[in-house]
Amino acid sequence: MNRVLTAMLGIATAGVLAACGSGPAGQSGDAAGGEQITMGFSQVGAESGWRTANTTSIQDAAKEAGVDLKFSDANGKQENQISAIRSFIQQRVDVIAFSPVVRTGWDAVLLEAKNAGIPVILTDRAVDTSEPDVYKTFIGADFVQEGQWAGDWVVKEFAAAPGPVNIVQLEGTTGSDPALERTSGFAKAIGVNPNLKVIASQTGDFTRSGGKQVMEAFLKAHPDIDVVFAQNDDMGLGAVEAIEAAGKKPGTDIKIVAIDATHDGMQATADGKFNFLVECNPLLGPQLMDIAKKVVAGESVPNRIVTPDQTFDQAQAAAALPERKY
Ligand code: GZL
Repeated sequence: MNRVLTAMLGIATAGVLAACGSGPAGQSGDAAGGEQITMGFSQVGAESGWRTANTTSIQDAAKEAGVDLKFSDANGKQENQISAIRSFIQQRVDVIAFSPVVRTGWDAVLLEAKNAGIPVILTDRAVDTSEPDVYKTFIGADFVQEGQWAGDWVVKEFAAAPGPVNIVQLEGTTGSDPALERTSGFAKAIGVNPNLKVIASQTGDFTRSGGKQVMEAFLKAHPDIDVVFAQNDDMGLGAVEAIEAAGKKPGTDIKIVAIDATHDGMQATADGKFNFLVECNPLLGPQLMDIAKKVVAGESVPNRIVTPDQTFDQAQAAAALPERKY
C-alpha cells in the first residue's frame, strides 16, 4: 500500500507543479518552456482485454494531461511499429513512447530517434538492445514475478499430490517480453517439485481464439491434464470454452491459473472457472504522461519503473470485482 500511495502522491505533486508552471494558465501538458508537448505512441494492437484497457488509459491520460497524442495501432506487427516510430521522427514529436510487440529488432529505429534528438519511453514491455541510452525509461510490470506467483500457487495447490501433475502452458506472443519472462518465472517456481511437469507449451498469441484452438489440440493429445497456466486472461477464457466443449469442468476437473486480472478474468475466477489470478495492471497512462513531461523538460527519470501487481484467489476476486476499474 505504501508503494502505491507514494506513487500516487508523486503524480499528484507533479500535476500540481505542472499546472502552476511558467506556461500559459491551463496548459497542463506543458514542458519547461510552457508549450504543449506532442507524444507519438505506437501500441501493439487490440489483441486482449488488457490491451484495450491499456489503450484507454493512455488516451484518457493524454487528454487529462493536455498532451497532444498521436496514437498508432500496429495490429501486432513489428514492421508497423517501426514505420510508426519513423513517422513520429519525421513529424518532430517531442517524445516517442511505445509498447514493443517483441523484444528484439529495435536497434536501428531507436538509434534514428536518438540521432534526431527525440527521447523514447518504453511502456508495458521491454526490449533487448546493445545500443546504449536509446530509451529514457521502461515503465511496466515485473513479468518474472508474475510467472513466479502463478507457479507458487501450483506448488501450493498440488503439494500433497502423490504422482505427476500434468501442466499445459498457453504462452503469450512468441518473442514478447511478457511471454519470455512469465515462462521463466513459472518454470523457476514449479522447479521445486519434480512431480510438477509442463507436458505441453504453445503460443496462443494472447488471444481468446488462440487459447481455445491450442487448448483443443492439447485436450486431444493429453487426456490427463491437471492444470492450465494461461499467460493472459484471454487465452485462459479460450481454454475454458475448449474444456467445457470437451465435457470437463474448468476450475474443477482441470485447474486454471492466469495472468492479467481484467474484468472477464476476475469474473471467471469469482465463478470458479479460474482458480488463481495474477494481476498485471494496464493503467499506465497517468504515469506515462507524468514521466513524458519530465523527460521533455530535461529532468532525469529512473531508467526502470516497476508497476505494482497483486494476486487473487476465488474469494478475493469475488470481493474485489465491484471496485475494479477494468
Ligand atoms: C502485459 C501485456 C500483455 C498482457 C496481454 O504487460 O504486454 O499483452 O498480459 C497483452 O493480455 O496482450
